[in-house]
Amino acid sequence: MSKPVLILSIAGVLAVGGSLLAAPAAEAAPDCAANRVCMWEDAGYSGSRYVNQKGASGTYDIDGWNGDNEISSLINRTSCKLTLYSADEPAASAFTWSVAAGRRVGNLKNLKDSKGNHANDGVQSFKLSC
Ligand SMILES: [Ca+2]
Ligand SMILES: [Ca+2]
Repeated sequence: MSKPVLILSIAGVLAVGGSLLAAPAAEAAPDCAANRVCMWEDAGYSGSRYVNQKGASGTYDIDGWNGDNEISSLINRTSCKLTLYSADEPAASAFTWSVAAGRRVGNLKNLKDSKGNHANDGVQSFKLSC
């Protein structure tokens, strides 16, 4: 009788371990490769991924139909400083926001400029400084 009890207790431990491992996976790991800047339509790295840019210095436009004024979360997996602009042309932007290398922002409502303006649904282009 002792053998079946032992097996059941091992099964119980495995079940608990399995559920502990499953919890983080339920949040879905963000789909963004190393040395990439990724930007999503919705908060929490979800919805359409409108930007998947390799980490190289330059200024990049976000597509007017697929991304402009829609970005709500981002990951900067590059070693470059990321600057976000509120217009297609950086010089014409009323607002700019900075994201340090390696940083992620799950909700751009929490990313603010020096005057407190948040970046959510307000980004149209960006620059990488590597
Ligand atoms: Ca744009
Ligand atoms: Ca959005």
